[in-house]
Amino acid sequence: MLRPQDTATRERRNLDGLWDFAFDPEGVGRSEGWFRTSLARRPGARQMAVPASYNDLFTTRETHDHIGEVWYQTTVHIPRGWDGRRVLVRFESATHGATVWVDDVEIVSHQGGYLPFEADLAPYLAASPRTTVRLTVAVDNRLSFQTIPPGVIESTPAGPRQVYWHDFYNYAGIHRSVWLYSTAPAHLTDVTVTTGFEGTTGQIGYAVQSAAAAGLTTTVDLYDAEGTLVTSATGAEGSLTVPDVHLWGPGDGYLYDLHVQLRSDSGVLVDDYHQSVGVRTVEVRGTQFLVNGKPFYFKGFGMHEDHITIGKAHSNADMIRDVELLHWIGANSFRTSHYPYSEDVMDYADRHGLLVIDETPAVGINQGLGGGIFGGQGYVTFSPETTNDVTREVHAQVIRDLIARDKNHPCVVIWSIANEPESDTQGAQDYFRPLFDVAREADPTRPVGFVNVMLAPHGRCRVSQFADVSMINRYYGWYVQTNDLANARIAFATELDGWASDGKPIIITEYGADTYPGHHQLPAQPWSEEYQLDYLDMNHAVFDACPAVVGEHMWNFADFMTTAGIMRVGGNKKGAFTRDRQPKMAAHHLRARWLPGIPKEHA
Ligand code: BDP
Repeated sequence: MLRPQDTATRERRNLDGLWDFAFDPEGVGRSEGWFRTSLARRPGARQMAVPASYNDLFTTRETHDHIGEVWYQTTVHIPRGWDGRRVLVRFESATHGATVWVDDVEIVSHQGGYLPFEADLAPYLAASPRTTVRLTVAVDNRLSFQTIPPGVIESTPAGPRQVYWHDFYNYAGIHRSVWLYSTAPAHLTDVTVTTGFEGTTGQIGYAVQSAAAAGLTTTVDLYDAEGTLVTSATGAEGSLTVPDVHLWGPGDGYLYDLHVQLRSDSGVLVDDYHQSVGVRTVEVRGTQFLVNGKPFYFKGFGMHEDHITIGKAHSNADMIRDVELLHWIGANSFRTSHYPYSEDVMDYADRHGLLVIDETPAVGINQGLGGGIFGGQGYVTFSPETTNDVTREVHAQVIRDLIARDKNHPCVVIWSIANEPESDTQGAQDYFRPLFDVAREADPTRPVGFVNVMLAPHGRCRVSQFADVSMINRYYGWYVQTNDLANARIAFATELDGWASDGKPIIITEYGADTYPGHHQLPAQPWSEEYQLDYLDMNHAVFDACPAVVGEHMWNFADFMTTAGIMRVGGNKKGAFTRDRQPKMAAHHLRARWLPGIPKEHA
């Protein structure tokens, strides 16, 4: 699925702005047909920002913790020049499920909160021509054992309660841009690029797919970053040679522009699309992670799409601030914990030479987690009634959809198919084994892994055998050996020796300590800024003593919102930065370690 773009043949209109909006606490919107009439005239209707999470905009508990559907509506004007063309509406994300109506007609329903979906309005417009339509969307935040991520609605004496096993607030709404766009009936449907190089010569393999394009010819022109034509080719598949290639690499987001065109016999341009290309290689060799043939050490964070007021919505201004802070602190990489991020973030990471571990929304497939944090105990992780074959099929589709969306981003260097699932049981092994195959089939060019939880340490984990890279989250000195960094260090080092013996590279994808900003204590105690520094020092000493460790992603980049609970003070406070993106002492500390370069010789 190609992202909407303005080109010589394609046009898009951004539908972001204020939409009419209504909560549907009784769940009657569908049966009462709220899509049939003006939402603005319903009692209790309001306006809603698109994109935004709706949860933090109002002041009541009911609006913040609403469970079920909410309704969005706007009026869309179809440009007259689009007659006879495809007219698509595209949602970059609606969390977690969405159904879309054009006037009275349902045009698409989609489950999954962090990936795009679209529908073609042209058949509807052909049947009932009009220049203005009513676009209504019901967005559902409910999670079940058959959604990714999973959850369950429990009934309580006071009403339903949404339970889930991940440690971030279940923000919901239309979180990213909505587009109306148009292409010719004959159109490009997909582009896939793969890259390599030898010496100073780059190689770009490309494969183009199109629809209704019989008799049309595909051509490609490759331009360098200055806009100079490098080479051209004809045909839907081929390979391009790039002399004196400028490689894409850490800190150097050099991008070529592959201009893909569909032309008629007489040379008329029917459809065209610009695909940016970074020429680079990634490879796992023994315990090394190689980028362009050179050992790479990941420095950075697990992050969240989480900001004050807008929740999980994308905002370019917030993205720029976050990436500026990554540069300031000396980070070269991040993980899209725990779901696919906005495509704008992926584009920006490409341009900034940031390496990304790209994660699916499969978080919380683990009933062993979170006693006291999440509640809702008493389920078995893998069973016919909970996470089951249907869930696995949904999970497989999410992996395919993520790879389909992000496969051409040079920034993506590893696929993470899940965060901290149960992984020490036969059920886990059976569930995950085919999912690694799904990822490798969808993309044979990148390493595939998952993020291991502390409850399934080395020797007990039955899923890590399928991964190319060992990615582990460890909280020695925080959740265990709390306030006992001497023993934490010994326990962590011992476990790491085990992982190192597997002969794969190890990335510490999480290590962190909650720290209330401005809370100071000597001697250091948990929650103080001083303890966060001591905790980091202990962890770094353990990493530096283990040559198989090829990366450290501190948890978390910034403080973020979670469900309320006795373990969280206004959210998770493990950030190096506060939620409003100011440094804690730990940020300065990490900067001192990371800025001079790779902390130790891993080659
Ligand atoms: C890990 C999770 C992460 C949590 C973190 C924590 O991967 O989402 O926020 O622990 O407890 O279990 O801070």
